[in-house]
Amino acid sequence: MFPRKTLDPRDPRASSLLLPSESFDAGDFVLVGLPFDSSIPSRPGARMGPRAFREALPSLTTFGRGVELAGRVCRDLGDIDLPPTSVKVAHERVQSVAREIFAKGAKPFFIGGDNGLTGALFRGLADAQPDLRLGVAAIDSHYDVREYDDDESLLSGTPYRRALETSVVTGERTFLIGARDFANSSYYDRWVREQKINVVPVEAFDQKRAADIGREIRAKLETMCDAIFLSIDIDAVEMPGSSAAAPGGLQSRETIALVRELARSPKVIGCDLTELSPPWDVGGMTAKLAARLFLEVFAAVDSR
Ligand SMILES: [Mn+2]
Repeated sequence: MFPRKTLDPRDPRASSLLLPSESFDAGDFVLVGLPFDSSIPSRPGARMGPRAFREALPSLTTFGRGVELAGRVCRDLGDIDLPPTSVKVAHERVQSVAREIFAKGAKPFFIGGDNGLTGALFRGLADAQPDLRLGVAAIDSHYDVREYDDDESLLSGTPYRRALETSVVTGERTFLIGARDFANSSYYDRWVREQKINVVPVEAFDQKRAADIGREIRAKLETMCDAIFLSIDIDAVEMPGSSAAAPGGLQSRETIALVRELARSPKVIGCDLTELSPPWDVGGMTAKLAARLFLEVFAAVDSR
């Protein structure tokens, strides 16, 4: 007979860091899934992102950068129930969950799902702490500042416009990192510059190492802000499993180095990773990158 394969207790898997939980306390690192893709115009599939992310975690271990994470806990609060038929209701639910988490002082990692819902996260944070001077480090190949008519017409291209409508975000304290040529319009390029948003195009990574770029952005945000939110649209990376995958993006190692530097700030209060779209993925590579970026944030935020 073939020998039965058993898990080696000396080689713990990253999935063991997640503790399914109904509740959480101040300071807890919590995971929340956003299984929603009704308002992604490019192609559907990202509603399955949270599940693929959780399934990718066992492919990674709990040990990195000389730090053993086993024994630390990320409370997995599960997925928010988001109706595919109403964008407005989905946004309201996400906003309400974000408000509760930020009001309690937990540190969330949201896994999506529609990048549009990132706008609801900022609104929830603004509800909880309206006077916060928030800094935003957004990794995205698109500006995502589209104009929209009403809350039912929000989509994956609107989150940072939504963010700027809140009391906590300003253009000066927002960095859009990884923007690509021929992925944005001149109209929105003008608007972004009028708002004094800091654009760091993907070409910047040809001149400078990703870790150095991350360190500089972190230092600037730390001087200007009380808190920092890290927002990752996985379509910024040249990987297949995202809603709007395209060539010419960040490489995965650049992204890991960038996220590692940004997450190191003691001011980071939360993170989201969106647009992971498993039906378009190849061999689960993009889901594994999402899991890896989660571990980088968890290691940095929880080890302080
Ligand atoms: Mn986006």
